[in-house]
Amino acid sequence: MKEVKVGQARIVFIKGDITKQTTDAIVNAANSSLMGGGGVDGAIHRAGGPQILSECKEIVRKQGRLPTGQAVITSGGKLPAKFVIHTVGPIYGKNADCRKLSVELRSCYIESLRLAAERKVTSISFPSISTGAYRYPLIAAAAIAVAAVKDFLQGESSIKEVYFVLFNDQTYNSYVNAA
Ligand code: AR6
Repeated sequence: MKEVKVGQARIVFIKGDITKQTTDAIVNAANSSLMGGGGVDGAIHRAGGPQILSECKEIVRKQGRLPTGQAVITSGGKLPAKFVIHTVGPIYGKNADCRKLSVELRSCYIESLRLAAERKVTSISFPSISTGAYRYPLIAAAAIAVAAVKDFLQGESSIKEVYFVLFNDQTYNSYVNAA
């Protein structure tokens, strides 16, 4: 575990499973369909039960597929967290427009934090968005993620603790180095 202070808040880096976190909210690295998938998305829906999927379906029915870089909120179902914030990271590809993808990845963090603050959340956990199935280069993604959270925490909000819950050593080390 490693932590850094930003104003009145702190960012904590841990290795672990985000579905076990007891923060007010956890963030899901979803896809635009919001219908679940593999990786952390699959783990959250499995652990949280059918309530989360049924709320996701209702959101898609009302507003359509979720664009990359945006976020929506549901309850946490059976999870310890009260809320799940679903965001869609950019898919990294061969002829990627790196500038555009980095703006989208930053937006995932900022929009998730903004939604959390709207609900007066004080603690929130993030996974490493886009660095699994979506193949965003880890070191670049970690730098964007940490910078986005630090920038957000410079402003006034309800959020006092931001956890990065990282699934393996390589990911954990990249985020700690970025901080
Ligand atoms: N807790 C924390 N981190 C986890 C967990 C967990 N339980 N499980 C995996 N990770 P990915 P993406 C890490 O692929 O790249 C899904 O199918 C994983 O090791 O979950 O944004 C969605 O439906 C990696 O470091 O998300 C989308 O289609 C990080 O979470 C697509 O994958 C992100 O890997 C999204 O891809």
